[in-house]
Amino acid sequence: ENTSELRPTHPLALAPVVAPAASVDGFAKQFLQNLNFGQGVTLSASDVNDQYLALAYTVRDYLMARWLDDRATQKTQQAKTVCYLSAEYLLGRQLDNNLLAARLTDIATEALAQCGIDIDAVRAVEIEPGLGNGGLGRLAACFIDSLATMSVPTIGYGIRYEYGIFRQAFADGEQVEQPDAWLRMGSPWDFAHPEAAQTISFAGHTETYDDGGVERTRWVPEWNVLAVPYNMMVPGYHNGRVNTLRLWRAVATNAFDLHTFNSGDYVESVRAQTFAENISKVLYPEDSTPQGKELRLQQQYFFVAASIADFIDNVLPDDFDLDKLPERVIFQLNDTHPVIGVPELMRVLVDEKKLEWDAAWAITQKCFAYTCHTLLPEALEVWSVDLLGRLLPRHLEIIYRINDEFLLEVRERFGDDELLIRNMSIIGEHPYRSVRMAYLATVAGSKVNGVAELHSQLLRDNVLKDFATMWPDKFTNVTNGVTPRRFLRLANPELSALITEALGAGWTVDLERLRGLEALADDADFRERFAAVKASNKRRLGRVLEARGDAAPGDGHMLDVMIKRLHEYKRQTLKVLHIVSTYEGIVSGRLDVDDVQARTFLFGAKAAPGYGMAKRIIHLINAVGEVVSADPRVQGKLQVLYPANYNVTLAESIIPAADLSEQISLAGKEASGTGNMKLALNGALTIGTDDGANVEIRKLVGDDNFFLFGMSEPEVEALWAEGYRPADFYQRDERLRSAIDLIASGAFSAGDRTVFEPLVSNLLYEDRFMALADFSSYLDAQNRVDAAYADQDAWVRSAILNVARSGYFSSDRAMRDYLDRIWHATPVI
Ligand code: GPK
Repeated sequence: ENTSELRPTHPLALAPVVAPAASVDGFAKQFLQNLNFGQGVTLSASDVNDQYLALAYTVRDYLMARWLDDRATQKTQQAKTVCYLSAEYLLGRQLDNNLLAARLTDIATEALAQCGIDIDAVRAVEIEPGLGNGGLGRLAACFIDSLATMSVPTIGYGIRYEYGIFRQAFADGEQVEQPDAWLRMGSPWDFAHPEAAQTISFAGHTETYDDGGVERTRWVPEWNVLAVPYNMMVPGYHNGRVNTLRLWRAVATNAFDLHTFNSGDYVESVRAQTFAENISKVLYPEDSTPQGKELRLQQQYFFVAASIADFIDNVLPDDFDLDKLPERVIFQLNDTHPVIGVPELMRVLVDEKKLEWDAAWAITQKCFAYTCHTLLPEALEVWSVDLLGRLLPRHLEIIYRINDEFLLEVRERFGDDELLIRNMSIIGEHPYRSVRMAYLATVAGSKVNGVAELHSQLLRDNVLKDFATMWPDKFTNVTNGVTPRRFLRLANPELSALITEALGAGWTVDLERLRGLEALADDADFRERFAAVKASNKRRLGRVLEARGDAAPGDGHMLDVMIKRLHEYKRQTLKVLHIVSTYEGIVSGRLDVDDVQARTFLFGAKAAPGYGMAKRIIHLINAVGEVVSADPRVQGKLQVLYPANYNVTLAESIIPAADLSEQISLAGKEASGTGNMKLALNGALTIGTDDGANVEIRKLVGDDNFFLFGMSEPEVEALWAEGYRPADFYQRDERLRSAIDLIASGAFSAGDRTVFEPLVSNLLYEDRFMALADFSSYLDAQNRVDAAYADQDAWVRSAILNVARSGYFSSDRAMRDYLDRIWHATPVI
């Protein structure tokens, strides 16, 4: 924009921004320039990290021209922008994805080769930005990829954590957490725009004042920090579109006090800086359990306030008529973490822009929509009124007024039903007075969606029942999806090539085309090639694991994977009971070895550092793995692998190699799952409960190609109602008894019976997630798996059908559903 005042005369300055030439020569030139003038090294003196950074900057240079162009049109276009507000983006590595999107893979490979560099070695040094915990954060990353690919104007807003999800290591089988210093070696993919920083305020008090005869309220904050935006480019696949991921970093406003510093008090002089910068210091590693900590609320308000201000000040044209805001933006709330944005937008509209309350509320309600990602009651975020009022006094007032008006509406609608009023109030009273963020989001949002059909139904029937009665049309479902670019095209190049050979390349952006593979499931030649790809992917995984110092999956083994956060409701324990039972069965002679398929069980999971039971389960998995691996009686038959620090990068090696996908949560607990989709899409068969998106996967792939077990959600409810006694199940099933007894005996803890005692007694006397109730059914299903795997031809046929019928689970489809049902936005080509 400034150029209008610059009046340049040089022809280059008058020309549009152009990317380097899309040729090997053009790429090599830019690469060497970045290496020499950016990294400050000659090619011969450069190390692999220099080469990586120069390569990344080069790819960025290609994307930048498109990005600048898209930014210029964003101001003038009339289209609606999707502002995705998310505290987490679990992006994974960027290099390959961006090369692919920009059609630069071959050019870059050749250009580097001509510089004497093997691009694979360079690839390997990229540290993935782990700015998320698990499914919720990875979903956000898939969504922004799809939106860019579909040419939907989108800004992903979030936090640029200095430390992402911790690095996991094991010491004597127990998890230890190490800081994730992902920025240490440089961060080529993002670039700061300090001139666009926002000042974000906290604490203080509110006061009323006379504004020319109108009484208004203003917030007099006590302290503030700067929010500095860092942009990352989000390229669409082969469409030249580049959207923005804008992550905020906290910086002290009065960076440090030079006076104090000169007087010798160095510690005091940097105190303010440290305090401010703590806000974006580290990702909370909690998953499905909210952290009621003040710093967490600071983080939430920090990024949401900065994002809303940024959109209004910098993205919209100057003097934009805010009555029209809903035509130009939808703020999608990724779970409750950004819900403080609701009172923030009200504050901006009423206190700063001086709109009438009712007009502001009408706008706000149209500008937000809310996605819920859980059903666990303990995961529904609440903030104590005390804390929220101290940190954000004006926002608390606004929340109270929203609640007052909402409860009036409830009374009008349902009469003076005090119990109902108490149940629906945004303010809860027990065990302390608190703001229920999910309720605030539901009241404010134009739409509320769950993330799979069953989940959305349970939201309507249980968690948000009264709200669904009041506003049935507000509730909708959008089943999650995953990006086929990262999780099939990039992660599984051999299968991708096979599919492209069979169906053409269009499937990458139109995943339903995979249906074309159905016919090939009956083609023996195709089955053979498909099986060869799977075998090759297993070998590739083996090499990846060995390079990390881990063991490779056993030769000819079925690869049975359970990769997801460690959580009791996901029931890694049930998986362990299956392993222990099989091991015990072989060792005791109860099982005929020939009936047992050789299997490698592979786990990948991090536990929240404060989640004691989850950490004990990790310890148990490692302990069982150690004993099983060392026991000659099951050599070549059973193997347990638990590579540390499961992340997106490792997932990309595991998923293509998997035969069996473990999706074994207690019915009614897993909102959706997305790993289940990635694995099915890569030809793993699912063993799973009727939970989350498993229900939809099974419907699509067919019962013959899915191993269903366990109670249904209504059966779970019924068993709870009748009184669940896990010990009864222990008594009833001998296989279960032997497995639990073996753990309790100290067989996996060098004879020490105390180590896993808390785990065993939790299972026998509490078992909140009913692992024991589903055990028999699970074991029976595993026996069906063994039998099915013995017929390799039939298994491969099923695997192909899983791929062919998983097209629905593309995040492109999910984005279409959001656009149609919630955002009412359209692509801008
Ligand atoms: C749900 F509540 C939460 C949370 O805090 N973190 C998280 O990753 C997951 N989720 C669900 O557990 C999954 O079932 C779901 O597929 C995923 O969110 C994305 O919707």
